[in-house]
Amino acid sequence: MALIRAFETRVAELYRDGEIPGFVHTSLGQEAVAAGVGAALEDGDYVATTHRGHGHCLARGMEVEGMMAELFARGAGICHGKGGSMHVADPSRGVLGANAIVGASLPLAVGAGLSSKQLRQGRVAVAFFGEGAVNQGAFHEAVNLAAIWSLPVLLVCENNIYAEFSDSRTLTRVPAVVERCAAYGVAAAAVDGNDAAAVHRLAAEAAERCRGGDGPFLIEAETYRWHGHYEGDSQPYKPDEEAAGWRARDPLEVAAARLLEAGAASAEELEALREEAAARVEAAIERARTLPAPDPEEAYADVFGS
Ligand SMILES: Cc1ncc(C[n+]2csc(CCOP(=O)(O)OP(=O)(O)O)c2C)c(N)n1
Ligand SMILES: [Mg+2]
Repeated sequence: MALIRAFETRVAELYRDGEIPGFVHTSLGQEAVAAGVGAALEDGDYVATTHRGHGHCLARGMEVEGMMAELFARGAGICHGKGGSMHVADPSRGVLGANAIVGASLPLAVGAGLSSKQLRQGRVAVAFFGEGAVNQGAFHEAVNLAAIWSLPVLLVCENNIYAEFSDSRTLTRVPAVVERCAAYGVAAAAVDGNDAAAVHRLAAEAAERCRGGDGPFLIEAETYRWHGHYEGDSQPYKPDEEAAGWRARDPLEVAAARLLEAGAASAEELEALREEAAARVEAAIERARTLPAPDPEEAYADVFGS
């Protein structure tokens, strides 16, 4: 969580300063979902993420240097500078990629889950998506297929209340995603998405169910995005009190309080963790700044599958 916080904080600043091109969506405030689910997975499991996916990728162990260089659109980036923030991928870590199509992570994870089942690999496929994606046809088709074929698919909905500039509770008569999922006969549970330990407990149980052949499971993680839909969105649509209430439940502070109370870490150790994360991110930025842009000769390489 400290690494995601440091990465996203600096990415927001770099984007504002014009150092990162394109478009970025940060997951500040939602770190506990990425960390809790990421820690519950095994090597070889798949993750399909979203336009707000930096945290999911970092939680699966993607290299900070390669990701930062990718956001800077450098040739040495993890996708050779062709993907950027919204299309980072790393098949070596099972990360099938971020993508800009709302709801697209669901059919991708269902495909990965189907291959895992057919090949008897025991790999779990995770689809991260926002509550806004639940109004897309892709969600319903994917969940239904995962259900009838009993696929090892872990559906992780990050319900951060907003879809772009709309309050998602005004976009459906059934705002509870767990209820909508029940229509497909899929087991589901809601969890405090700002509590990494609670997310981890539920995700570990759910992943084991998937691995054991019980079919898909949906986690609805209730959380909040601190920043706008994209960097630069001034968020006039969010009530101040609501935003302040969620900020007071900072997932890093929730985790820190628990660790301190249990005597599992000291304040100094937690501070050192944050400093170490910030230094890793800073080193990745310094490196990315010095790297060259991709060679124009490479424009079509890897694009058509060769
Ligand atoms: C198929 C499709 N429709 C619309 C959009 C435009 N769009 C981008 S993000 C977004 C809202 C997504 O909200 P949610 O799924 O809750 O994710 P969050 O941004 O809150 O993480 C929309 C409508 C898109 N990218 N793709
Ligand atoms: Mg949302």
